[in-house]
Amino acid sequence: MTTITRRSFLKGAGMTAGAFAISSVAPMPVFANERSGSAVLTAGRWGAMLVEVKDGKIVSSTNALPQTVENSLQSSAPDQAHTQARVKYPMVRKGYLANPSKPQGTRGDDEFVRVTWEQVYQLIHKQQMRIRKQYGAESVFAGSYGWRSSGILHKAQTLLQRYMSMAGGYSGHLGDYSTGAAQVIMPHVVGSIEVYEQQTTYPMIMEHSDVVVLWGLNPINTLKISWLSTDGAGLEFFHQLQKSNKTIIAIDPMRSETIEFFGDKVQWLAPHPGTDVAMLLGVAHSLVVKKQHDVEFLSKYTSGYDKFEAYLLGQSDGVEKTPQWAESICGVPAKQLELLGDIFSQNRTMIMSGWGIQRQQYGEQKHWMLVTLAAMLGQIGLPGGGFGFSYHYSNGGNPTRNAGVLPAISAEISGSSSAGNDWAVSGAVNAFPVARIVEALENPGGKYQHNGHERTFPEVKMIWWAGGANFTHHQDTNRLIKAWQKPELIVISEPYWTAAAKHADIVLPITTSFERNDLTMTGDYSNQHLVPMKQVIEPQFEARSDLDVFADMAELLKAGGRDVYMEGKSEMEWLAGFYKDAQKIGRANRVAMPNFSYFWKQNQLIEMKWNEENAKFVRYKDFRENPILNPLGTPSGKIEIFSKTIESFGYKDCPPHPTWLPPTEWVGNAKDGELQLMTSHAAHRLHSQLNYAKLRELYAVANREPIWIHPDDAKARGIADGDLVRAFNDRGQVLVGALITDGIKQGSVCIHEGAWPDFDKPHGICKNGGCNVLTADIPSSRLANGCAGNSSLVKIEKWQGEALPLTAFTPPQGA
Ligand SMILES: Nc1nc2c(c(=O)[nH]1)N[C@H]1C(S)=C(S)[C@@H](COP(=O)(O)OP(=O)(O)OC[C@H]3O[C@@H](n4cnc5c(=O)[nH]c(N)nc54)[C@H](O)[C@@H]3O)O[C@H]1N2
Ligand SMILES: Nc1nc2c(c(=O)[nH]1)N[C@H]1C(S)=C(S)[C@@H](COP(=O)(O)OP(=O)(O)OC[C@H]3O[C@@H](n4cnc5c(=O)[nH]c(N)nc54)[C@H](O)[C@@H]3O)O[C@H]1N2
Ligand SMILES: [Mo]
Repeated sequence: MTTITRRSFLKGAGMTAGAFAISSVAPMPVFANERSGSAVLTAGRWGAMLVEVKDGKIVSSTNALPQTVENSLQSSAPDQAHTQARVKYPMVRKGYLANPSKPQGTRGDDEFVRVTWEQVYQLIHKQQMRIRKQYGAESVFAGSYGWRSSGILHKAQTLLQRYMSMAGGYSGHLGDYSTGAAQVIMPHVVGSIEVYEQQTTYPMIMEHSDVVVLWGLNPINTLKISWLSTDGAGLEFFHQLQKSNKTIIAIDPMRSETIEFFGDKVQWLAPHPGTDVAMLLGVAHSLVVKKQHDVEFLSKYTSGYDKFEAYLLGQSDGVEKTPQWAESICGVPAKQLELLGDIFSQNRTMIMSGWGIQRQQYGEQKHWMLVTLAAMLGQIGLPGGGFGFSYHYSNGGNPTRNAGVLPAISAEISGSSSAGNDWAVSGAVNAFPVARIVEALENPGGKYQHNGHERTFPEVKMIWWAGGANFTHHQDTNRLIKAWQKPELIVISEPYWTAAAKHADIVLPITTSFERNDLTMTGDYSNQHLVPMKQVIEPQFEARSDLDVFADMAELLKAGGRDVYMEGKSEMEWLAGFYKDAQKIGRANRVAMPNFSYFWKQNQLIEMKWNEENAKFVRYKDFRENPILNPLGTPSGKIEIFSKTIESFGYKDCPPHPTWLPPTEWVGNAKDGELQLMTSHAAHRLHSQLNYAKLRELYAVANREPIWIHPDDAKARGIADGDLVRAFNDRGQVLVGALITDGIKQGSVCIHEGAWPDFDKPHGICKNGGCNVLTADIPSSRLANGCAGNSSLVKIEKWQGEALPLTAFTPPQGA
């Protein structure tokens, strides 16, 4: 870790303003169209790709857009289509098939039996109707959270909910795992969710920022993907930032891939995980003591600062949040915190923040405190200054193009009455915060608090999951497995034998995106390209698309149901319709697009038009220019540093101003050799996706998920690099491979999220290092009920037993 000196900062700061032209982050010309040859153009979360097929098999895939930073995920198509982990046929758990109304055996222990599609449709239909009749629509959970594949038609979760609406309604979910805490608190603070919004653009950062702070930000990993399909601009931006003379500061307990990427261009400070609020309070205190805070900005644009300052200075609770106080909690020297205050206040500073910091107990406080610090610096709404919470995700700083934008299929049946039917549809009849699913299963009909309201959990009797990997994404896997035994029927629609599939009653084989036709935009904010996603191979084995499955199931609801579900259209007719809608929008934006059949034959993507005005977008500019005419959507119309609304909820775990709250499990109360567990997102996966792929060779240690361990912590436990390690706590145990590195703060370890749980029954140990076997399933707070997967302590020891064979990617018995 570097120690920051005044000199090392001043080298860069202040030298760069104006040195970059606005178009410097305008992307390079598209070359997919010149280069495609025999390859077929398609797209995934990780961008537009050229895919080569030989004898009906995918043999290669590569980037279709020019790029300077490599995106490892783009090579994975052959593995995705042809892995041994594919589900080949509709399968039913033996004990379930024997007596569906009163199943025998245990989910996860039983073998599977192959059935026909017709049999499986009838089985699901009959049992679902029984459950609906007996317990009501609420008892059917179709929240089905997850990252499925790209595409505007083959949207697994939406398609499931579309069918469930026709079947009479369902229980759904609120929020997401990604930003559960931030997206609920930010509207109270700045009047918008902030995490999924266009940021002050990348070109404006290049042109105006002197200092860029990467606060818990790992964009070199996280910008490999995007919710739609990545446009690649984010990685290019960070590439340019690396080449610039700006001062770059990274605050991260790990020397992330991004910090490695910046090399000696970055100043790295490593706090203990989960202590950012204390660290930020230390910086804020220094600002006040040195009178470096912007009093005018605070009085004009914020409300409640005085109450926060009383807390900061210890007037309200007797504890002064000095840099020394902060150092004792976060482990970063007080002098460095003071220096951060100097640098931030004397230079045009953009504080970019990731989301791992809020996937924690009391996660709400993190971004609230970051906004508060940015408000004290007074640069919000200035070009290149303030804060931004989505620079690392879906290319949040790529300017919006003039574009023809594709719509997508929706969960509601449109035009149903004009189609001449009288189908009674019903959407979600209940919904609970997505990361509270186990609590819901454990406590059916139970009351709980959420964002100021008392709500009631449904009594879930049936679960249908399509397009999500809940056994890897949810915390405390052993607790999940116990609660998972309670429903009467669990159906999983999956291309692969994931842990969730192995713990289901019924598993349906689903096509990958390479086995069906679709369309997508790239760039969630930019709308930069419109890309055809052409089918490149036949459906493998008996796989069917989610669209076909739910259309078939709709026919069983009532004769004619398939037609209602499909609105009388085929796959290609849907796509042609969506394209036509995009053309209409394009025309209004003066973007010419060829007709659909020509476009589809071309095997080319369409690049949308650069908009110079949009490239100059500065977030909060209007508010800054006139806060009376352009107030924020908060009760005061200003940035709320103290929230009377939150005060009125009376939550102990979410006080009315940013507050340091020591977590239940953290470095500060670790005992008997416990270490803080970090569960950051992996470089060569999207969550659990691609865990089986060859990319695995780039990171696996002893053929397991690696655990990052600091040399001092390894030495104290006699662990050597490459050793098999047992990581454990009261909740469970996993086998991992030791990666010993000074790239992690002493006292913490990291097991990246997304390894498929793979239990060895006699030992009850997860052989594949699934991090959530160890994490606590607790809410961020009762305000947001967000995922808190980064708030757990673990112990580690050298594994003394045999190297248990990995079976994570092996289909279960009978399959
Ligand atoms: N401890 C800890 N836990 C975490 C996190 C963390 O940081 N730490 N991060 C959280 C976050 S931010 C998120 S977003 C979640 C991610 O959780 P998920 O989004 O559930 O993770 P994925 O692995 O992307 O799951 C997608 C699944 O959909 C399947 N799939 C792909 N395409 C299709 C399709 O066309 N049809 C169907 N039916 N299935 C398809 C894939 O095979 C895969 O199993 O994890 C959360 N969990
Ligand atoms: N390649 C790849 N890209 C992805 C994903 C993926 O799985 N793989 N997932 C996608 C999804 S769904 C999401 S939500 C986003 C996730 O984006 P994020 O939530 O931002 O990602 P994380 O990896 O959880 O955390 C980012 C950085 O924060 C650091 N960090 C963790 N805890 C702390 C802390 O307490 N303090 C500080 N200062 N830093 C901390 C981590 O070390 C990491 O470098 O990424 C998206 N992009
Ligand atoms: Mo996420």
